[in-house]
Amino acid sequence: MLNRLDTPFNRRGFLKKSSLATLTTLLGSEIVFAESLPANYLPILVDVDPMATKNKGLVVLNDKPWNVETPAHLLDDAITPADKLFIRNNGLIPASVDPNTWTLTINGESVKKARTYTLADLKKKFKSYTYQLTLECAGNGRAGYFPKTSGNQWTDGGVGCAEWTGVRLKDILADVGLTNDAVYIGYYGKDLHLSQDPEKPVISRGVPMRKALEDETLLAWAMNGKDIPLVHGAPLRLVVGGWPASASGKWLHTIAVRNKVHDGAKMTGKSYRVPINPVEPGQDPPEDQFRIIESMPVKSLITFPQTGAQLEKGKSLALRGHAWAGDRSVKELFVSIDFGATWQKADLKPAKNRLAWQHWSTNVSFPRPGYYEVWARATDDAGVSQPMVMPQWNPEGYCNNACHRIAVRIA
Ligand SMILES: Nc1nc2c(c(=O)[nH]1)N[C@H]1C(S)=C(S)[C@@H](COP(=O)(O)O)O[C@H]1N2
Ligand SMILES: [Mo]
Repeated sequence: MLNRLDTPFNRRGFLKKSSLATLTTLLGSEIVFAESLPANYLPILVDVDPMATKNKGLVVLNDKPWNVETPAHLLDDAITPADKLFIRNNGLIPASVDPNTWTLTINGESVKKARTYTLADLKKKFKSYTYQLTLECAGNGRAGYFPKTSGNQWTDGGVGCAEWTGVRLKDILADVGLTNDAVYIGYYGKDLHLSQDPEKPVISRGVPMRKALEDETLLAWAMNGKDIPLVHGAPLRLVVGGWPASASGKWLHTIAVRNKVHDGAKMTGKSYRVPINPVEPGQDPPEDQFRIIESMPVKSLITFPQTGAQLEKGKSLALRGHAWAGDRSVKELFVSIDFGATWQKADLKPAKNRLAWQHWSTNVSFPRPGYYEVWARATDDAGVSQPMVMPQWNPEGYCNNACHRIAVRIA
């Protein structure tokens, strides 16, 4: 692999002027549609970490705490299996969880009287529901921002869409009884702070009442029809589809119903917040100029083929993937093989239920041998599309929903 300093790229990793010939040599094939290559655009085969392409399994971004992402081609399943769901922990997994003694307490300023339920109570007394729900870490895509922002350098794989079974939070809150000043809910989980100080909270986030009371907001004990794996929050987890996955509290033992915006760990400061007004890349405005991220933006993945695919001349390529848009649905998905100069509409299926990702597929033909990139671009039902290269830069590196792209070589 080339050292960045020796490449025909400038400090930002963008192509220096008139180095197309060098680049073609590096890629080992002609860049078909090179005339459409955006100025200073860096083709992906020279952009990626060489380890990432060789790695066949999930990629560990950090092992204390565990942060593991799933390469796009491993997210090909319609419903993400447990062993392919990304892992994002802020602290240490609780040492032991016992479903037989596990309880959930609902308290806070805006409950009439605090109540505690056993897991068995929840299962017995309330109707259970199953929904497929998209969970995407707000930091997914962070690695694509320049200037670089601190935090786990997620590429594309901090997202998944498993099926969750549990009770509706709204049914439990109705059973408890709320006062009319309820504004927000906040969760508390049993994980341990990295310092191992049991007094220190790891993360305690939440959502406003309108989201908390949606049908699909679940207190779940099962994932894909089985007990939730420990790493994903057993034995009870809050699941809030379409919003930053940090709202989906794992190892859940308490939900507080607050009479103000929840102020737990990682709810305040700049955590999971973006500037209210667009900022120049590299600028970091004061805290009061940030807003909490709510619905995640429209986004899509190409899950087949894997980037780097080789294809014989004259054969068409079947492509497929998923698209999602936070609280919205995805209306259209287009693919381009010429760096966004022209777009071809893909077949897009409706979601299994609200807040689940949608599957898309299409066939593309390549005019002649050479190096191509396939880009996918989704548009949501409000007409908002994914940006082709990079969305609004923000200091914490959240919500990068730029088009996913794969490299394809035609022999
Ligand atoms: N208790 C607890 N809940 C948590 C977290 C955590 O560290 N502790 N991480 C949050 C974040 S930032 C994300 S992205 C998701 C990740 O869920 P997963 O590991 O099941 O994919 O869990 C959320 N819930
Ligand atoms: Mo996250």
